[in-house]
Amino acid sequence: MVSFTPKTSVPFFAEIEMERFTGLDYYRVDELYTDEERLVRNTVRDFVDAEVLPIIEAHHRQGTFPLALIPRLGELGVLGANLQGYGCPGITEVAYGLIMQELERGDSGLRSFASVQGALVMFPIRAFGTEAQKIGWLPRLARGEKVGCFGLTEPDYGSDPGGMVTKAVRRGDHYILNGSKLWITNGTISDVAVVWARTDEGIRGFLVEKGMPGFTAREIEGKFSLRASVTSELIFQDCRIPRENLLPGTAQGLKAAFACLNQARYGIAWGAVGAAMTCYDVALKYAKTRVQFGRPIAGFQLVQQKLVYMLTEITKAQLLCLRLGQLKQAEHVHHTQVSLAKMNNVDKAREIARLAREILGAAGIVDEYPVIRHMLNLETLYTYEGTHDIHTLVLGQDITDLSAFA
Ligand code: TGC
Ligand code: FAD
Repeated sequence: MVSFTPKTSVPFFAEIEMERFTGLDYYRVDELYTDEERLVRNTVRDFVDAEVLPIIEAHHRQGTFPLALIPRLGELGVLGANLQGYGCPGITEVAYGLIMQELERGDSGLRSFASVQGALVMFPIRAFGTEAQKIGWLPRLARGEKVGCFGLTEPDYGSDPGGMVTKAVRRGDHYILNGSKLWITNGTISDVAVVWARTDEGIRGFLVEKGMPGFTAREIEGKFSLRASVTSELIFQDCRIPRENLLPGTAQGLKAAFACLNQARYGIAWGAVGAAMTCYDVALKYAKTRVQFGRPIAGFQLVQQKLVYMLTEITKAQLLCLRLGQLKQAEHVHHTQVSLAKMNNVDKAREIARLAREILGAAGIVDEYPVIRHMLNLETLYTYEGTHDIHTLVLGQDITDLSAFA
């Protein structure tokens, strides 16, 4: 790794982090969680502090995902944790959200791994799969013995997945799949891909397994965001898929795919808060110790304004997440409510990361501090799982009854 000599007298992140992260809870939201939810949160928080933070900057620099953490995530029971049965613990939606928050306090790539595995692979198998598919995949995915990915986006169809050209044609007891999927998290490290394709019966979901003839994956290089995450292209050339690998419950076409997106967007809304909490925490500590013009920069009104804005938006986002979690737990959540939380929390976290970067001055552009990493990662959150603009239009349609898409 490249060595770097700091030019500032302020303690670097490793030193600042000597103090255990105790959390940012201005409105005592902690009191609104159950004991079990707090226990889950604290367990994952300790895991992130002990096993993620010490290694994540190196992975970010090298552009690698920390594969060794996958079995640990399985041991901790965080993969598909809000699902019931088949080796999944069925914890509350709020506890699940807190897991996402803590993982993303470490890195968005780690939360993305868990989101894709749980919300975009295990969820569709649980919701739309056959009994054999559930028994065959879910316990192994939950333990982290197997890895999955989700292929919806195509080179020419991102925000508009309904236009997809990937096609599966029935041939006796097989389907023949042709096409490609782009920007697929976990693609090259996956044992199974949930792939959405056009068929004679509309858009359906398939389980495409590693090694199936005609299926290849390649890693996308050159990312400046989500570097500690695997992002891939999936290519299908006359790929033969046994009929039993069709997810039968996906007869609702894109609505089934959208149901998966809601699960992942829910996790992202919580995760973004974790990234913002780290940025605020580092910026506050830095501002209290960095001295300019003879006093800590935290004493300047303009710096205080930034810190107060960060605190206010994090507090609002925490409350939004909690209420969304309660609605989801009661099965009373509408997908537009998930859109609002994803849109708002990511937008605010992105702004908070930029403000934290500003407060750190030049030190904000080096990875001795986690701020620049989170700032860059949040560009991906702003785009994937529905861009900020798309969620704005989803909400616009909901309140006006007028679609901006049609
Ligand atoms: P549209 O005509 O608007 O809707 C068709 C039907 O579906 C319903 N619907 C939903 N239902 C449940 N949940 C949702 N989120 C839903 N969104 C729409 C809708 O009510 C309608 O129902 P009905 O009964 O009237 O027929 O469909 P459209 O094709 O025009 O799509 C509109 C749009 C733009 C909202 C949709 O295509 C969209 O969400 N685009 C964004 C694409 C996206 O989010 N891709 C994500 C790819 S996966 C990913 O990024 C993983 S990142 C890794 C990680 O998570 O960490
Ligand atoms: P486009 O749809 O081409 O949009 C480009 C711009 O146009 C955006 O600013 C958008 O907001 C704007 N725009 C588009 N339509 C409209 C409109 N109607 N009105 C106003 N503005 C509009 N996908 C998967 O399927 N699985 C994954 O695991 C996955 N992981 C990802 C990981 C990473 C790191 C990234 C970056 C992406 C990932 N994606 C994944 C893809 C992601 O979901 C898409 O990038 C996203 O849906 C946007 O599509 P696009 O990039 O093609 O942008």
